[in-house]
Amino acid sequence: MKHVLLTGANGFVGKVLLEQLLAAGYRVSCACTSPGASLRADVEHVLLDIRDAQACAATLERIKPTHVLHLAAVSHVPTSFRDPLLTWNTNVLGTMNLLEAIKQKAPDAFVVLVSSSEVYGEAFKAGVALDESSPCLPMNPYAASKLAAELAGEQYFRQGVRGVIARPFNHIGAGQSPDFVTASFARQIALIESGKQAPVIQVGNLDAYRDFLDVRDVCSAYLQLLTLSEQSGYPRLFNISSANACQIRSVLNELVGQSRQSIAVELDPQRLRPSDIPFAVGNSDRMRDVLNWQPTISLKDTLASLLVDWRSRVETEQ
Ligand code: A2R
Repeated sequence: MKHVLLTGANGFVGKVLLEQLLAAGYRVSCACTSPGASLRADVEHVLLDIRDAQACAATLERIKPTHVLHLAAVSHVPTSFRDPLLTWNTNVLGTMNLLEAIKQKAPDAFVVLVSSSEVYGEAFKAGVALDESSPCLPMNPYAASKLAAELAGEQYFRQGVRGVIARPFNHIGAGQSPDFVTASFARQIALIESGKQAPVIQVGNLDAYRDFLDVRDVCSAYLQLLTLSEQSGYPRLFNISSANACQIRSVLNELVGQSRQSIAVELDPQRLRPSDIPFAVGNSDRMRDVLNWQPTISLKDTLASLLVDWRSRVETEQ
């Protein structure tokens, strides 16, 4: 039976991916740093800090997965500015610990390393949809750490570890932290609707264009990537993107339009990120050509599900 070790299982993407893996018939072992309250009772959980090389080796030796889906990371750009050492220790050395453990203890396992479209950085200034051959010019510690993790991964691939690297663009959906822009908008709208916030939504840069994907579509791409374990001669690197340029202002307008409330918009200078990129869109022809993958969920439906989620979450917030 196909047995996946899922790192970062307790995160935003991990929870969605777990459901899809189980539905597709995989046996799943979930690696988490702490036993979260939301964990399912019917899957195996492993306590694992990927910064601990010995723990990674012991976990891989015991579980001997056929596949590893590596999501665990410090994933938040502002956190990476505040704590670059934690970011590099987790994203680079943690990934190396895992790869070394795979090489030593589960050498037949196929790994999907989840990187980020942030690695392109300055290259986005070309103003076109970037493909996998575009230069990588990271503009923040998070992006730099992800690119370093990719380089580490490629070295292990050269030494015989089997796997691929995914570069997902902005994925959004129910369960995401309000540190991210669409979740922040949806949360504020839900707070306004419930009378817990004045009818003014605080926003950062609305001019930027982003490539938004529903987290469920991103997870379906990861499942497709796992199937490459049965093939040979596949590319090592895959963008996962919608290829649509969507202005943040239009996301805000759509969300506000889906609300029954009349809402004013106010610029909050503290929400402007230090290294903002005006246009970040990806070309994912490779995912389509090699794996026949394309996103299927419209942005409108994604935003509707986000609002539904935040309406129920703010009810329980203090
Ligand atoms: O802190 P926890 O227990 O919630 O676990 C987080 C996990 N993580 C770690 N796991 C093992 N050892 C560590 N030292 C460690 N540090 C963090 O990574 C959490 O469950 C997960 C990250 O979840 P989120 O921050 O919600 O990220 P998201 O959006 O699910 O992104 C998944 C992947 C990341 O590699 C991103 O960089 C990429 O997709 O875009």
